[in-house]
Amino acid sequence: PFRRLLATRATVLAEAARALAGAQVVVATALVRDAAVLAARRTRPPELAGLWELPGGRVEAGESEADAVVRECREELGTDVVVDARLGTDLRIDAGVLRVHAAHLADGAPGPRALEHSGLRWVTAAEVPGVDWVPADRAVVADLVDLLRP
Ligand code: DCM
Repeated sequence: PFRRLLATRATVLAEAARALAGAQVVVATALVRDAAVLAARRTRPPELAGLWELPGGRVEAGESEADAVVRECREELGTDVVVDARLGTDLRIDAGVLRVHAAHLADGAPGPRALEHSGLRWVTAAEVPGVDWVPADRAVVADLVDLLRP
């Protein structure tokens, strides 16, 4: 019991330290085109490989969330996006906090390509609930359906 108390305290302290330090923000992109959203299949880590996500990644120091969305879409999808509104609430993930931003392709930007994923697919509102999403992204399914149904 004493060791469990110590372990519990360590967890509480670790969480408090993370909150004080400012949790790492990870952005995810709900890229919408023709009433469909882009889902990307992850290749790593093993527990997430094969599952589908909204593409994104860690916000770097001195970078806005919108800048991070644009950069990640260039790196992972080879295309330029314009960021629209935040979607849903903060989602707790192991890495920190995940924030979803809706976006659309910039004028004349090429279609996205899977530069770092093992597949891409455009998903309609009807299809969104049936996708095998990574756990965090599953929490925005209802918001995605709303976003895609005008
Ligand atoms: N992540 C997530 N859902 C997303 C994007 C990222 O759950 N749509 C998680 C997976 C990783 C972390 O955020 O734990 C960092 O992402 P990445 O490994 O893609 O840089």
